[in-house]
Amino acid sequence: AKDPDWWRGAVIYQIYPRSFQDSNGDGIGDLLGVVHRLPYIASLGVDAIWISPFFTSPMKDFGYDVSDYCDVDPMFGTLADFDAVIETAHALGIKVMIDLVLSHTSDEHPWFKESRSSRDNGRADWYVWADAKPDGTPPNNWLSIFGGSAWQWDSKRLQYYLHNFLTSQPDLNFHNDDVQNSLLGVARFWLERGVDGFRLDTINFYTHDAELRDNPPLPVEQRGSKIAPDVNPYTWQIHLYDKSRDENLIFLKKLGDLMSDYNAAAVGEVGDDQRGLEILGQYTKGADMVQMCYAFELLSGSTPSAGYVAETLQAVEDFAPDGWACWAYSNHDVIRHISRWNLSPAAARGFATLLMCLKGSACIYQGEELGLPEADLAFEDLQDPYGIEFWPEFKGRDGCRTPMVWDHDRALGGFTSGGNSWLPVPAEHLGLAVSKADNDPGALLHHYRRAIAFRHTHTALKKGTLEDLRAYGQVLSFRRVSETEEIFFAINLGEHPVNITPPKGDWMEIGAELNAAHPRLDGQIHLAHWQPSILLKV
Ligand code: TEU
Ligand code: CA
Repeated sequence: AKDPDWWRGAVIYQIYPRSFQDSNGDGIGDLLGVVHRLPYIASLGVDAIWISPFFTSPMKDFGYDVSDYCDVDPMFGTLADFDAVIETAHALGIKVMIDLVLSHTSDEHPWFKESRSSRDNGRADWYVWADAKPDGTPPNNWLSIFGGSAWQWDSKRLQYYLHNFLTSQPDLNFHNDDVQNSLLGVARFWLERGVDGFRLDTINFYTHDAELRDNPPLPVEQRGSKIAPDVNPYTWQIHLYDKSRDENLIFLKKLGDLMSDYNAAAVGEVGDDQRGLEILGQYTKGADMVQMCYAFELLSGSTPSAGYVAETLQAVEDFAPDGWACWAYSNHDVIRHISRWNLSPAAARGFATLLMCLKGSACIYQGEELGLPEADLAFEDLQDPYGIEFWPEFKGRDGCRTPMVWDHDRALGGFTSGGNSWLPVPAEHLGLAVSKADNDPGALLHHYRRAIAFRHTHTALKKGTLEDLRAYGQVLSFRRVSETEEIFFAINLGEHPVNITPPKGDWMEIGAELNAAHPRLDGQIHLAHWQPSILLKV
């Protein structure tokens, strides 16, 4: 049966294919490796997978620099291998979302090669070209996320081109209808091939200010503050003009119309914007553009407090009550959350339970379910150009991209049968391999399976509204309400035990398998640290 709302509350497992499973011994994960491991993913009980880019690419940004949107890079396999991913996943009841990087291409994409060849070729206007200022400097002060000016001089055209990321990732010009139509054609190509949806890279970067106005400087008192940490030079400006522009909505609506013909859904990544949640509301309300936006609020910073989570959830409600977030703690760009938040096993379990009870959809990043810590890599090991640029202030993204560990008894954790892997497999990861966790009832892996199953048993957790959101001290609580169910959820996000008073009315205790606490004889609920209480209205 086709449920057009399948994405609402879905649990999405993110695969970084380069590091998931190698099938041919070259030390790099590939699509046949994904096929091989799909039964494991099915054993988690997730609804969908999101596969990071596997398209033809010179791999300067490990696939986020695409040189052919409609083919598979030979490193990852063939289109036939991709068809096998779809077929196997669907047979296991898993939907497939692919990662479309539409904002920019690789500089080796034929479109860019043509565009840079002259100022009057057929694709001259497909990228964002601009003349230098009279003194030869870039057209404006926009900065690249990956450091330096967002403008790169081209000695052939004698003009600058815009790049928000690496200089080898030129930004497509979304103010050109031919560009938009070609990209819609790319989406259609994959929908026809059977994908169920997209993770859309950096959707708030699609359009840019056509007048190329300078961004205003950030007020001095905000520099180096929480909203503007010094590590990322981009945050020295308020992004008034370069991104998150209303013109994006026009393209997103066209894409949404196309997807609705296929029952497909998308999660849009809104990156590097202080107004992230406001934009999330703008893009997802009505669910006719992108259905979900990927929220960064739980992907950075220190261990979230009850107050912080409550404020974040409330902000989503305030900006768009019918908007829809997709939450994640970890991904291929950030320090794994076990390390970032320095979580004990009990805390890791508590946060997994919370993720499965939040209003929104949820992404789990490969290895998160094993409790993998961030790999501590030496400078010589680094592959990520972002890390190499900013070392040692910022160590880059390789520490969360090391290979998945499958088998503690095999070399390189069973990731590859070859003698090498593209990034090292940390020794301390081996003890956390799937083979070990599977046989250890206390392993985090089983908790993830139980928490995912729990979410799927309760439609209020998947699709319900959010009511009575509160943070008092270290306790976060809310109710989730659907047409058929009402659930009360509380969790102690602090280090010390606390007592709470259960809500009035008749409630049944559920979630024992998640270590949820139950009311005592005195009527109070005693929450150990990181312990939830989950009650179902009767
Ligand atoms: O990331 C976009 C994004 O918002 C980045 O600023 C992110 O915060 C950065 O990687 C720092 O951690 C997406 C992809 O997830 C990333 O892997 C790509 O490198 C980037 O787009 C460019 O395509
Ligand atoms: Ca391989």
